[in-house]
Amino acid sequence: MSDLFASDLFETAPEDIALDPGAMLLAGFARAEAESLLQDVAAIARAAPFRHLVTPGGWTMSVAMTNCGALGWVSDRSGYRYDRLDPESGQPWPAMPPSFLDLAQRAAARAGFADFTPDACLVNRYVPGARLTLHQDRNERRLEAPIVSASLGLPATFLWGGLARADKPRRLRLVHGDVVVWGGPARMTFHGVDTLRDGDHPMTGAVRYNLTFRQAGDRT
Ligand code: MD3
Ligand code: FE
Repeated sequence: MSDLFASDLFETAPEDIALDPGAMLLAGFARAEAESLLQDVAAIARAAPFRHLVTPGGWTMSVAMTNCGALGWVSDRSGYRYDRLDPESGQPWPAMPPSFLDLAQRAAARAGFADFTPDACLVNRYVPGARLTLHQDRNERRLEAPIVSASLGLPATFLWGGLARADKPRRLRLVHGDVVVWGGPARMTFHGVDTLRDGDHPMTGAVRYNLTFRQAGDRT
């Protein structure tokens, strides 16, 4: 039997790809449940609409964001932080849907991180032209916990640098249903998302969503 035939058989099956120590791409891991995840995103956005946050430096972000879970990531002129309340409404963020928590825990466990208990899920929405410049995620209280990210809709080029901002980033294509788990030695790598290209995805149209699950507060 040819290798070509063998790989065709598994073309749509999830596969695990080690990217770096502590970083694993679970290709297609969320594909089968994408439709229900997108319904949950829509429900979250009805309670806490997507908005363009302003950075401490005064720039309006091209990526629109909302959150679910006990804590939500926010930015304004005073800085970046996790907050229990949505500053737009003064209300707590919508609860994390069981489907989100379950996905995040299964992905973390598969990548070798047992007992992942995310208390925050940042939901990013990209339209063509939106990008996320190179940064580290360092506002979380438990840096020993991984971050789990799930991509839905249009594909994006993820920029994946090193532990110093000046390290030249590698480029990684993330498509609908891909999940990446970043922990251990990979947790503080600089990363970003290149300018989203135009496209039309059957489930989202000209939009990419990314869910990132974090353990942002002190574990209770
Ligand atoms: C690597 N989001 O919200 S997810 C972010 O696709 C963010 O929306 C991107 O970076 C997005 O902060 C990328 C992948 C990701 C998330 C966190 C990481 C990669 C990471 C933390 C450390 C190292
Ligand atoms: Fe990030």
